[in-house]
Amino acid sequence: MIIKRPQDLRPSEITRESAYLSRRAFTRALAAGTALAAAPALASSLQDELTPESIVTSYNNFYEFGLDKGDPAKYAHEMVTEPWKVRVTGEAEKTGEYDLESILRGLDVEERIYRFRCVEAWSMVVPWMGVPLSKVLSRFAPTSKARYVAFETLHRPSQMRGQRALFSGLDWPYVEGLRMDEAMHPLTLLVTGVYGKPLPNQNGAPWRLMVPWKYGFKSGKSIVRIHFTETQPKTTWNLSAPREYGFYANVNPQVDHPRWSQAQERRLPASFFSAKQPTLMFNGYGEQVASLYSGMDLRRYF
Ligand SMILES: Nc1nc2c(c(=O)[nH]1)N[C@H]1C(S)=C(S)[C@@H](COP(=O)(O)O)O[C@H]1N2
Ligand SMILES: [Mo]
Repeated sequence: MIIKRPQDLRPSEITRESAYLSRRAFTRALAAGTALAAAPALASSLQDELTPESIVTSYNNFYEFGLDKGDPAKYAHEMVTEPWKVRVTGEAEKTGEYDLESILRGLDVEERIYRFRCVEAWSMVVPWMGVPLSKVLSRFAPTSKARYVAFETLHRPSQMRGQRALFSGLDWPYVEGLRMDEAMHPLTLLVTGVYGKPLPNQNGAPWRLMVPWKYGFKSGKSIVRIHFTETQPKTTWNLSAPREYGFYANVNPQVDHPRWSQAQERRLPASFFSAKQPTLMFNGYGEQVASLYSGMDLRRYF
């Protein structure tokens, strides 16, 4: 099997011309045999301009390094990402501690251009590189009791200054979770690179989640533990402000955050004066994911 690592991509293969990139990613998805799942998402990005790499890697939320959007780019280099161990626990046959490298061995890295919508009402369009989460989770043979999967991210105050801060905003470690069918959905990626390069620390090296139809906070960075569970796991933002942040966190222009509207977003790069654009249901991925939530009251399960 071919392992296509982000490093193997020549920088000259990367362009900001979005239509070209989408076509190229589409071809690559075809080659990887995942065209059916990947094609609609990629095709619908055709009208979207890519957010410049310089912004993707310098305007970040990663509270482990501080509350300011510029803090992660300034301080995340203090985090050591090699070697990287991942603990797998709970309702699965193959639990234990693994090297990240051994988990990813033999899996094809694909490029996926995804819209990414933060709960704070800004958005980006990013060429991520990664492997479908489903392929990784299958390796651990989850049992029939695994109805949810929880992700825990790195807790290492010596290298993460936000975790040493008096007011760090959150409790550590950062925890997130998905229902198993959301986790196994072909759009859900484990990201290992961006813009054809290995993932910068500020974006969640060495690997982070990307769930494009959910608000950004569901996409935990620098993951060190995968826990399969029968019951819905606790999640960091829900613990910190339960009225404001739910477990599902599906992008939904019709359900406002208690303190602001979610109907519109500012696409980065943006100035204070640039126009907002309408936010799309499920961030524009409704055709692929709406069926996961049929019959659910999305106001209640926000
Ligand atoms: N471990 C961890 N993961 C995290 C966060 C965080 O503070 N800590 N912030 C989340 C939020 S709110 C967003 S919007 C995205 C930002 O990802 P980006 O900086 O790569 O754009 O990361 C998410 N993952
Ligand atoms: Mo966010």
